[in-house]
Amino acid sequence: MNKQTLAEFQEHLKKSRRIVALVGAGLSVSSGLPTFRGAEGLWKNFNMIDLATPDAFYIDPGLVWQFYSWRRYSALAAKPNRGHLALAKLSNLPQTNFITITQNVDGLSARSGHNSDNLYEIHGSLFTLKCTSFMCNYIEYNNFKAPLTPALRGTEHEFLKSSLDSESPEFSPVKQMKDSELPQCPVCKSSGTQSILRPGVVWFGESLPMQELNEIDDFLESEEGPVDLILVIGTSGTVYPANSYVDRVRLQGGKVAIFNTDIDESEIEGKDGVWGFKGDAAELLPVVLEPLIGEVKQP
Ligand code: BV8
Repeated sequence: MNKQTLAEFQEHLKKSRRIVALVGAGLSVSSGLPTFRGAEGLWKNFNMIDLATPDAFYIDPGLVWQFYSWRRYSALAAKPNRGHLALAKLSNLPQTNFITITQNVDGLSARSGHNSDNLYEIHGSLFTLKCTSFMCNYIEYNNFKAPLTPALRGTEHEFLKSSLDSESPEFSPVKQMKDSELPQCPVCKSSGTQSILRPGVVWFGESLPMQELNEIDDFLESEEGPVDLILVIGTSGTVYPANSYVDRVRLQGGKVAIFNTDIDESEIEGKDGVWGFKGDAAELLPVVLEPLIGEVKQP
């Protein structure tokens, strides 16, 4: 790590009163979860991005449920890493106004002891379930059951084993599943109709949760003053509006610190108010945040 970059960053960090963290899939890599756009950004022979859409679910809910069943299983098997724990410590400091905006749906920040009042899961969570019926607003939070139905048992185990010890997952055929084998809405069922549940995540083309967006706007536009620093952690910056927060902080005069294994040399020098730290966010965050949070023990 560039010592001068670290010294300059920590000088600013100690003076910062209002800080934002924007988190992407790279923060959870050390916990064993794949990113979307890395080499392992595939599930069986499907591009994960193609499966995270309403159309994919409409066309083949059984396929998409098997994808999310594997992601639920993998996320439950994973543990928060020291990067998650470092942000959690920062979130519990009384003297620092800090929020984490996470694009991740794996629930690891929530499980890391992060103060829930300033954690925004803007793309939802794998562990939220929603009814697909237009006439029903059933939503269930913190459902950690795995598998969700007997028919979903099995494939996620097999894929997790192969994904951990091989570059590419085995392309075993996806099970054909009937709607009746998928998670059912209990409210619709009790009124004699059948509706399947969907994962409570934000798919491409869907709007982000307005309440969270409004609360984040309140933080960004607070009378307490501008945001001094945004930590951009393990994200390719490709998805919007999530990544618009970086420009919004810069427009307020805030500084930017990028934590990524894939970073341009130019961003490492710390020019124009952007510091770059190349490496695993799980290792970098405990080091750079140490002046505020002290030591982060191994989980
Ligand atoms: C919407 C949940 C409108 C599901 C996800 C401009 C404005 C508004 C919208 C758009 C726009 N331009 C385009 C759009 C449309 C679209 C979009 O952004 N498309 C992209 C692909 C161009 N946006 C949307 O559709 C959004 N909705 O705008 O709605 C609207 C308004 C009103 C009414 C109707 C509609 C919704 C987007 C949310 C999609 N859902 N997730 C699920 O997870 O299954 S997105 C999903 O992909 C993640 O949540 C995340 O956001 C994204 C993945 O990005 P990253 O986290 O960055 O991961 P990635 O693999 O790309 O990169 C990993 C990085 O980590 C890499 O840089 C790598 O180098 C680094 N790394 C790897 N290892 C490490 C590391 N770094 C540190 N340490 C390591 N060890």
